[in-house]
Amino acid sequence: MIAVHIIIVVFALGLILKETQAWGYKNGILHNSIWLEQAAGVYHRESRKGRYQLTYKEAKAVCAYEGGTLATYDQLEAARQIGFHVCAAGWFAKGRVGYPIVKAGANCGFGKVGIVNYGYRLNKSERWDVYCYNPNSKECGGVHTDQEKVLQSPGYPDEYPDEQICYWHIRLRYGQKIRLHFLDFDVEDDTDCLSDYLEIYDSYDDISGFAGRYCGDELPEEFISTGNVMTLKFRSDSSVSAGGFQLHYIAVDSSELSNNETST
Ligand SMILES: [Ca+2]
Repeated sequence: MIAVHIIIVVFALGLILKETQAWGYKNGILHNSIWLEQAAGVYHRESRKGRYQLTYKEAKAVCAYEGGTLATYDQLEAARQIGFHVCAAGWFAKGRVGYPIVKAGANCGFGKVGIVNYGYRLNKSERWDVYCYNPNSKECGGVHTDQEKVLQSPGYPDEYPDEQICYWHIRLRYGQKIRLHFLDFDVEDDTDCLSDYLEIYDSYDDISGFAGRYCGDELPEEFISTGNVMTLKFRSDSSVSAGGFQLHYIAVDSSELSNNETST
């Protein structure tokens, strides 16, 4: 039994190490959005005005608006232990400020691993980001390795809720590509899709490989990945919902898509 446990632990460690290789920088924040922006119901938010713009009161309001609360230290630590790593200081419960570090780096967290804790802030008008907790917010997205699947917005076919953020990571076998085909699409419309949107990334994460941002009620065109991975990101803001979307992906072997294949 002990040997089995050791094997399981080694296997889990192997998975964690494999995932950590996919980290990257975006807006100065080191993260891997698939695994790390949202873990165990904990997630990081910044103001729409940008980084470090929220007072304690505003931070609480950001979490409350979407049915969540400020994360407690224990919730933040629980999330950190399954890989939640964000290099941006945010408010959490009881007026504390800090951020979760999984992977030691010179540019973030003073080379330490753990919750970098700025402690209880006396001045609640200081401006930081925020860490919220909402156990319901993790019920969308996920990692998909099936050869074919239908994915849909949270709550579909009902309207999607406000303030959702979902990441679907599709990972197929090497040599396969992902063909994405939309079945239904209705997302709050605005000129630049700033309110609600679905984004497609031809990549492992949402840091590279941006391939398009969609809103409105026109079906996006079919999309085929260049590799065996793809990321979909859905974001809804705090008001105005719509019918949502449903899409189907299927694995295709690269050779099926190319007429240039030559036999040797
Ligand atoms: Ca909206």
